[in-house]
Amino acid sequence: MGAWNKRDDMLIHTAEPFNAEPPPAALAGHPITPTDTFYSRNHGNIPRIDPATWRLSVDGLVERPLELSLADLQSRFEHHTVVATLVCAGNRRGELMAVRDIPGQTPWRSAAISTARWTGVRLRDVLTAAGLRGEAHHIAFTAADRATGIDPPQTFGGSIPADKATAGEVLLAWRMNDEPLPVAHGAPVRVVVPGYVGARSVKWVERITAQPHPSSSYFQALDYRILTAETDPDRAPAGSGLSLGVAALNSAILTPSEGSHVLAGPNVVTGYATAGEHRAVARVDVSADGGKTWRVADIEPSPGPWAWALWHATVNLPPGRVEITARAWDTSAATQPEHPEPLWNPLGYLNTSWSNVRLIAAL
Ligand SMILES: Nc1nc2c(c(=O)[nH]1)N[C@H]1C(S)=C(S)[C@@H](COP(=O)(O)O)O[C@H]1N2
Ligand SMILES: [Mo]
Repeated sequence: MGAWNKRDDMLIHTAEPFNAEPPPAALAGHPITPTDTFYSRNHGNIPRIDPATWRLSVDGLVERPLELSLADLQSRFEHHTVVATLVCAGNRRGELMAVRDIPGQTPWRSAAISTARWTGVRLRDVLTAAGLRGEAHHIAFTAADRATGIDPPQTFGGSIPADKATAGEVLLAWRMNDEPLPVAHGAPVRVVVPGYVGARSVKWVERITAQPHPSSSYFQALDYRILTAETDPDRAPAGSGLSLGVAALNSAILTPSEGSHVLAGPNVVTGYATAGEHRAVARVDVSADGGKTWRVADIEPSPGPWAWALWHATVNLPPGRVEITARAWDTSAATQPEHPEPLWNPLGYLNTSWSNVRLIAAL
C-alpha cells in the first residue's frame, strides 16, 4: 500500500501536494474504480479535519442561513447514492505538453479519471432547507485546504450554476464505494458534481454560498479556463477565456499498455469513454491502421447515467510496430478531433484528441 492508501504502482506526479494516477490498465475491467486505484488531485496539502467539530455553513442569498454539523446533515436529509465518474480537466495534458510545453502544470496521462459510488445528501435538499432566493444564480463552495502553488495562497473553491446545484444528482457525500470517504478524497464531506469537470467537486467543503455571480475563487476566475493559445496565463485578467463546467466527450485506450509486446493477430483492446452532460456515449471506434479503417467497439453496460462507458473491441494486428487508435461519438453525433495540436491551450485543459497506443506485435 502506498501513500494515502493508494496502490503501489500509482504514478505519483507530486508527493506534496499529492497528485497521482493509476496505470491505465488498472482502470480496465472495473466499472467502479477500487478506491485504492482512484486518481487523486490536490492543489494543497491534504487537511485533516475532525468530523466532530466540522461545520458546514450555508449562506448568501438564502432565507435561512444554516450551520450544520455532520450529524445534522446525516439526520435531517434523505440519503442518496449516485455512481459518478470524476475526471480532471487536465486529464491527458501530457499529450498537449508534447505539442508545446506547459510550465508548472501536472503532465497527466489518460488515467486522471475514475468512477465511484458516492453516498450523501442532495445539495438540492440542503438548499431547499435554507430557502434559495431567486437572485441566486450560482452556488459557490469554499474548502478547508490552502492551495500552495499560487500567489497569494488561497483556499480551494469554485461554483456551479444554481440550476445544476438543484438538479438531484449533485451530492454532499461522506461515503465512497460503501466505505467512509477517505481523507484524501475530502473527508468528512465533499461535493460531487456528476457530469462536470472534477474541479467543481470540492473536497473538505466548509461553506456553501448562494450568489448572483460565479465564484471569485482563483480556481473559478483564473484557473480551469481555456485561454486562447496567445494568452499569457500569468497576465490574463480574471474571467479571461472559457470557464470549464460540463465535462467533455473523450475516450482513451486502457489495454494493451503503451509500448507493450503482443502477438500479431486478433487482440482485445479496452478503454473508457465519457460524454458531456445531457449526452451519452453512442459509439466507440478502434483502428489499427491510423484511422484508415475502424472497428466498432462493444460498449459495456454502464454502472449509472453519470458514469463512464467502458468498451472493448477485437482488432487484427499485423506483425511489427503498430499503433492502435480509439475515438468516441456522442448522442449528438459529435466526435473527437484527430490531433492534439489545434487543441493546445496555455493551461492545458480538455485534450480530447484521438487516443493512440503504440505496440510491438510479434508473429
Ligand atoms: N478542496 C479541494 N477540492 C478539490 C481539489 C482540491 O485541490 N481541493 N481538487 C479538485 C480537482 S482539480 C479534481 S480533478 C478533483 C479530484 O478529486 P479526487 O482527488 O477525489 O480524485 O477534486 C477537486 N476538488
Ligand atoms: Mo482537476
